[in-house]
Amino acid sequence: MKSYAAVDLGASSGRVMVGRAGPDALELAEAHRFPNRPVRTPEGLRWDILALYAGVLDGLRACGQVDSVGIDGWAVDYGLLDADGALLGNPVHYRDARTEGVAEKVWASVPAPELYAATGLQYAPFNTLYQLAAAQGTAQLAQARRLLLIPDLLAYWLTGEQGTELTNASTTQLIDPRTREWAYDVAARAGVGLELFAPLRQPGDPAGLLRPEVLEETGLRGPVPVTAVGSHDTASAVAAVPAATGRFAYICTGTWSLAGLELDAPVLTEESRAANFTNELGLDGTVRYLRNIMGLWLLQECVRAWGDPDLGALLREAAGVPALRSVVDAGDAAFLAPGRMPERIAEACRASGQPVPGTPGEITRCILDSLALAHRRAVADAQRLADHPVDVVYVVGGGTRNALLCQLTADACGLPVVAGPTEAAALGNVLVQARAHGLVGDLADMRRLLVRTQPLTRYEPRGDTARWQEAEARLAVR
Ligand code: ADP
Ligand code: LRH
Repeated sequence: MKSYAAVDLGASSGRVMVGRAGPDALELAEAHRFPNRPVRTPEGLRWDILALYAGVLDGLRACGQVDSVGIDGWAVDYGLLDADGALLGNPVHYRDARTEGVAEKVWASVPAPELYAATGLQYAPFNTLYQLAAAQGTAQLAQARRLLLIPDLLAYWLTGEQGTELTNASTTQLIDPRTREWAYDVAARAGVGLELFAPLRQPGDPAGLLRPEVLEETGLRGPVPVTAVGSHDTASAVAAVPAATGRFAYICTGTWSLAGLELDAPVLTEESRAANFTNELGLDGTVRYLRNIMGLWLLQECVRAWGDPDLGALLREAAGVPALRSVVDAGDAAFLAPGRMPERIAEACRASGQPVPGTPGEITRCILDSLALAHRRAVADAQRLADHPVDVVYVVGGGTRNALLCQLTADACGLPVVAGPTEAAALGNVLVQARAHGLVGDLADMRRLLVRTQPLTRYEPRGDTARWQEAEARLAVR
């Protein structure tokens, strides 16, 4: 058995977990968890990157001696470095308004269908390509000599070494999912200089050693290597889906719901583009074919507006509210920005002629029904578009702690849901480090280890499919 530190940065919290792994064992314990709170500055919405780095250092100190460190985090965002390697400003949050209306300008150089055929990435206003277009002409970008995605930036601060890890690079819209290399033509036509990016790294590659100052601050004994993992949190989470066969769908539930399939090759058809499915890159040549759904962000924002009531009590109240009274389109980018979430959900119900939820319990129920409905649509659409039928849906991430959401997802999909692990991204992170040390084998081997070692909960569908079809039709006629 060896010990690994898994740094996992979610949009709502960061955590440093200690994983112990061997050929027949896999254990995970939380060393440190810290909030990830975006800050609204006069320039816009920013990540508090220093607080996150401080949380990582505190976490490494709390871990005790480890054999290696891996870092994963949310996608698309980045820090810019000047010619001295110093960070230029606080990284911009993907929910910042600067990308509004920018995609259309990029499409004037690379039409959207060509962009999809070349990169396979769904339209989201915050794809790195659009963020870079929004930053065109700023003094900061003019001064920048290097762009590091968030997990790569933290790895740089820990080690002094720079790289661009592939799974997260695939969310920039500058990677070709067929070659798993840079999309040179797209970059040239969109005016992005690829020399901004550090060389690509694969999950499992060495990513440097903790700097002496980091060893001193964390109390670790060197040398401690950093190992590149699937540094996109969703790539690490999908690696830790405890699937036993290939006929499965997954839903990574946290701030977002990422719902889809693991494929051997991208689906780049026009139909797939119209359905807004993405082809992100996973471990070992796999493609994460999925759709972004607003996820528990909708609930997080309501809970914030309500002054942080107890989540358990709120979910019990929601369980007592009649099902499917009102639903909203949980895939709608109109819910992307922070603020006024209870009002925005009520307005969406009113606009579609449905009963308007009023109490926190009613709004919470509306959110959970809407998420389950969006899960149903994504799982069904993915199977059809990829011609890849499934028998089971695996739910991983923070949403596994929400039994009502898991049951509603099983009901809506008309398929059994297997829920767990909750900290899937951290487990995927640990497993890739363990593999780099030769302790586990391929993806199938990792998954067998997860099935043997992790507690999982099964939810059977309750057979009320017609009600979900009716709710789906309500949204479709809008
Ligand atoms: P991220 O990685 O995007 O920050 P997580 O995977 O940590 O997100 O999931 C966070 C979500 O998990 C919260 O928004 C909340 O809805 C849900 N959650 C956390 N704890 C509980 C709990 N005790 N009961 C029900 N849901 C929970
Ligand atoms: C989830 C996630 C998701 C991205 C979003 C920006 O944390 O990485 O996969 O689409 O953040």
